Amino acid sequence: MRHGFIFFVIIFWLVGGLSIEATAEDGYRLWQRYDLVKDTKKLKQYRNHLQAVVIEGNSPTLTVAKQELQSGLQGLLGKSVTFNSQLKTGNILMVGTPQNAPAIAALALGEKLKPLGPEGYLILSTTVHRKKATVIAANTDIGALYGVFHFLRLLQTHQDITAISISNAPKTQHRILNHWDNLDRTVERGYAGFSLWDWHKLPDYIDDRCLDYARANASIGINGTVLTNVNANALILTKPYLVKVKALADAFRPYGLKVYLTARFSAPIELGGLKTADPLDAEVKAWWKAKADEIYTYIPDFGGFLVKANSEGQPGPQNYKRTHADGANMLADAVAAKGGIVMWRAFVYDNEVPEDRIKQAYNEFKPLDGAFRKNVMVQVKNGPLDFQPREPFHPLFGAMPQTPLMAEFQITQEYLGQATNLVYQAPLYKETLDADTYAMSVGSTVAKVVDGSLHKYELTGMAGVSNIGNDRNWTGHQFAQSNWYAFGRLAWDHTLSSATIADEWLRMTFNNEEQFVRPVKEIMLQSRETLVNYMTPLGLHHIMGWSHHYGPGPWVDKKHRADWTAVYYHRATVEGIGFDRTAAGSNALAQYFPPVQQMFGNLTTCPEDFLLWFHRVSWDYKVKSGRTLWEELCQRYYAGAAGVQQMQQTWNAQQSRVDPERFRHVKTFLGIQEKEARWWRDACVLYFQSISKKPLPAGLPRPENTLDYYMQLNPRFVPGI
Ligand code: BDP
Repeated sequence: MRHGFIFFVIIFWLVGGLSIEATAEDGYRLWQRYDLVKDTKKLKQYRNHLQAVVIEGNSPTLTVAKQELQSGLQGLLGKSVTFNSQLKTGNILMVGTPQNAPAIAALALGEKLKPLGPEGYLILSTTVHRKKATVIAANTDIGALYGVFHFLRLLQTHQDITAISISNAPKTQHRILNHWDNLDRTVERGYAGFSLWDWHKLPDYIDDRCLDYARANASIGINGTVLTNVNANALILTKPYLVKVKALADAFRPYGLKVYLTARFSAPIELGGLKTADPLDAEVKAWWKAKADEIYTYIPDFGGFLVKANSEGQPGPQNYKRTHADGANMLADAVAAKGGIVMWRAFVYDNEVPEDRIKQAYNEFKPLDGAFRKNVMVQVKNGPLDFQPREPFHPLFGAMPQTPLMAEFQITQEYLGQATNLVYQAPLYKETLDADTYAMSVGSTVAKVVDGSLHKYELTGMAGVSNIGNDRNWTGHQFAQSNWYAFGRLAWDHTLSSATIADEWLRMTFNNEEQFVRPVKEIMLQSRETLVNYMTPLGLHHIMGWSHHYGPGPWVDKKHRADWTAVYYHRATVEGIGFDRTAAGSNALAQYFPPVQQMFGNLTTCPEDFLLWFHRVSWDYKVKSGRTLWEELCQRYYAGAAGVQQMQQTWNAQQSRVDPERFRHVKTFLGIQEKEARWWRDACVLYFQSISKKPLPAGLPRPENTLDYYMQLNPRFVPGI
């Protein structure tokens, strides 16, 4: 009996222990893992150099910095480090601002700190009272916190810390996540569960996740979050919700994370009982002013509003024959006195307008350049259509020298295989940022527009549509965490390379073994190109499944809006394929500066990546490989699917270097991706073949099913709609 009991206890303990072990590696810790440094030489160096930590000051932000260092150093060094408020030994780490810490003030770093602004920091190996020290100094506590995260990253990635000389400041001011979260906690285009914001339990209960969310954002320099969907619900502006928003804002504040809301343009009618939402109407103006004042009573540092207006059915100033500038300025005036900003989206198009959809944003906004208030930024998607796997850069970049433009990227993978496809997006973001607009001269990159250096914008920013939900691993796919990470890192510093970001993310999130990092980084760097190949090669776009955008749908036609169908975009007939956007066609090319027009407009200089975006060519058109367009299209689809198999092989070889749970998760998802890539390949090849009437190039295996089979597939209840 007694033995039986002990046996039971042991089994219970073992099983319990195992299950704790098993859930421990669910990805919850993101890149903020502080496990013991395995490289013994580095560990010794770190232990030597970090005998004690001195942080003076106890503001909420410095308290957070201290906690992070405490848990970080404890984990990485495997011992507890003394925290003092005074210098006692050598080999200390000193953190703070000259205002708070006399020892830092004594270092006379003023000249070095000045250009770093409110968020920058220095990390220096130096001497304090003739003893060796590492100093993290900043102008503000938030700067110091960012420095702490950078320092921890150095340890996590096994960098040498004996002779550090780092001076760092963000290149854009507003680095903001856009959550497309609804008040019922569904997330539009979200594939990682439900919204993190538990409105029902707020304001009384703040889930720990919200704090971990803020920590993660602070660690990569994200300093703003728009809590609500751009397809906005006016309810968020009512008192019961504002007190909940306040609770979140209070929780996020120590991490330097400001809260913003989306503003539904018709709110004065819906909430205020007014007859109109006309932005030039005095009562409407007064309503918004009072609403903004009310918000500031709850959230004194409220960031401002993000607005989607007159787009996809959302109300806006054009309902009253006013311009986007009239609408934006009215809201800007309401928040200006308190330092708020308005991010007004340029994602506008209308199927009633008989114009190539991708031209409409430019047509609407370019004439308004200079008409916006100083606290307005126009938020422009990376490309002129809608977050496709590949788009040319948006022609508005460079075209509005008097209006600060904020770049908007989609981190969530609406058109990129959603949460089950491994697609590292830094190369996509970089492709836009590095694109040359030629607005002033050669080298007028989108990045220089966005960071304000080209047109001397006073406001600068980057927005990323969040891929975060309440899944334990936050983002659905373990590797989708890298896209959140990459967005933050690039918003802070767009000069970082995709490879550098992947490298540090892998080391922090998995491990520092070269045999792991090298091949898996290769998977990441290739992944976006692979996806483009099996979905939309050679400049094809918007051929995804109807409405949910899951899976292939090149046959989608005859819907109530032509500009939501696939045939509108690929225009395939027996003669050829592609959207002619040259002067002979829609002339969308004319929206770019002349060197760009020439490059894209000329068939010989247009990169093949954008061929069918700008040109309509015959199936027999010879591409650079010497193949016909038809053959090349098929080759690309097959290469894309084969690329996923390559990713699988590389990943499978990593089993011994990754914990079983995350290994299995990624392996299983790669299996799903492989199936989906073949689905895309076969459906698209068969569909385009039914139009081109060409034989499948020799050597390529036949698709597994008939075109009819693929056209009948009707995925239901796809998440995120
Ligand atoms: C599209 C999405 C839609 C969004 C819209 C937007 O399909 O759900 O509301 O963008 O950005 O990509 O407003």
